[in-house]
Amino acid sequence: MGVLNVTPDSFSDGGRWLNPEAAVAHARQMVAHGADLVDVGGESTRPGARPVDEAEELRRVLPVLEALAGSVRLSIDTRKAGVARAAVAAGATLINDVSADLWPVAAETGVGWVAMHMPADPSVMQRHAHYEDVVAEVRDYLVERAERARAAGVTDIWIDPGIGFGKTARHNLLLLRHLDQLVSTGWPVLVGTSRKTFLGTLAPDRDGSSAPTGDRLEATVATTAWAMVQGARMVRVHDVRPAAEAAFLATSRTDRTGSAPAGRPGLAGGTSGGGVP
Ligand code: PMM
Repeated sequence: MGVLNVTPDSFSDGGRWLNPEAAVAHARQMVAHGADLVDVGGESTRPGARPVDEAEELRRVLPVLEALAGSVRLSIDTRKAGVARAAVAAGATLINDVSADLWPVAAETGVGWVAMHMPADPSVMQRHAHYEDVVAEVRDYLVERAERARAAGVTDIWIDPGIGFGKTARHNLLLLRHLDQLVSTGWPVLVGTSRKTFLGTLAPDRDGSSAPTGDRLEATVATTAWAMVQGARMVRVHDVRPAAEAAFLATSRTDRTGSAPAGRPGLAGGTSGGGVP
């Protein structure tokens, strides 16, 4: 899943893709580099971010969705039912729901749904980073949401631990370390570590300061590969090409069916098949 934030204030790419033409070109490049779908978002959810109103969010995302619909598989990253509905009408087939509240919209529109764990609104969520057992609490919350969605008739359901959302670096690491506890629920797992703050803190610059967002690629690729090895079925990343390469290598070695994945997405030579022995 390639990230396309059409926002002025997202923590790592805010402002870069506000121009719809630049956004569309970037989306197409992510697909060429191996993204199976592009996640379009019009509201930043970084810690402390200010909410945007629905009209503004729609003004940001709709031109991009409309331009890409039909040629690229699209998800809409939103917390608003109205935005989700309009995005589906414009061609999105997956609702990436960081509030984990929008399954009725997925049921009503017949599209897929991602339930992500976030303990409180982004403006205050870091104050809610308190857990007795973060892995069990996140897992039980997501399973309960997924079961509700299934009961409502949603068939394509994903769960996501919400790395960085109301969690300390330790919580994020525990969730990654014990990702198998989410995978073993049987619900397909999506994980997003890309460029997140805890990576900058854990893999600091040489002078010991937190690595800036542009300097977190290696840590992103490492955690992405780890997530895939643990059984995550989708990863949400900004830098698609290295992540697709890492995902290819990780799943080639751990594919549980015993057969290799179809080939190296978006890389020179295309789908050569086979995989790494
Ligand atoms: N992270 C961000 C936004 N949306 N959606 C899902 N499902 N999982 C995530 O981890 C996630 C998300 C924050 O990152 P961004 O501001 O770079 O998009």
